[in-house]
Amino acid sequence: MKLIGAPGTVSTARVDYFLAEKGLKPDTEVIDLRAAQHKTPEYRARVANGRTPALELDDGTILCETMAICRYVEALHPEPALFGVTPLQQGQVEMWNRIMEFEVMVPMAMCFRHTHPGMKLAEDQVPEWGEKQRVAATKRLARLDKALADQLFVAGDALTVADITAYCALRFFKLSGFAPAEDQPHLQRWYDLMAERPAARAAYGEKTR
Ligand SMILES: N[C@@H](CCC(=O)N[C@@H](CS)C(=O)NCC(=O)O)C(=O)O
Repeated sequence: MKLIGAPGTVSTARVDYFLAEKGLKPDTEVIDLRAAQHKTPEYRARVANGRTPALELDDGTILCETMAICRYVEALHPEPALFGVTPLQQGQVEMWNRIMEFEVMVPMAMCFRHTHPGMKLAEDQVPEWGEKQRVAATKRLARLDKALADQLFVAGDALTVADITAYCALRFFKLSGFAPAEDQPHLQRWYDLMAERPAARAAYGEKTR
């Protein structure tokens, strides 16, 4: 299989990290987003959502959407389990992953897209909206810091896809100033743990923080 992606961006990094935790190292095809390689008619015909990442299977089938790719890989390679094992764990991981996506990653992405000078050409920016999203994500990180006082990882004491989602969001959106705050020792401890795993290097090279 081949991972078609834009290395270092949030979504490709989530899949890179996930695959590395599974001990998998697929072939890769790099898409240059700045050169709009994902906007060509050929790419759009190949990849249903016209975005990165996508996974090309050996029979030519192409799967896109980060979570769809991760679920496919989990089904093929259940160990180590990153979506939980028991029905309760699976529900909890789904719950936490969605919270990390919708309450951490998406507000950070909106803040980045609507306030970062580098996104001026790509986005019809509404900076006030972006700043409100910064406040929302920052409040959610404070709650996460408190939760991490009592557990090692986001969904409990095992690493799951919810950690990968949150770490990759924080790692990328440091571009907009997001980071564990000085008074968030639990969030910092967890972030360091995620950054020190070999999978972080698979996703980001040496720049895991
Ligand atoms: N819902 C998609 C979102 C993927 C996505 O937004 N990828 C970004 C890079 S992180 C992208 O391809 N951006 C190019 C664009 O939106 O034009 C997923 O979860 O995989």
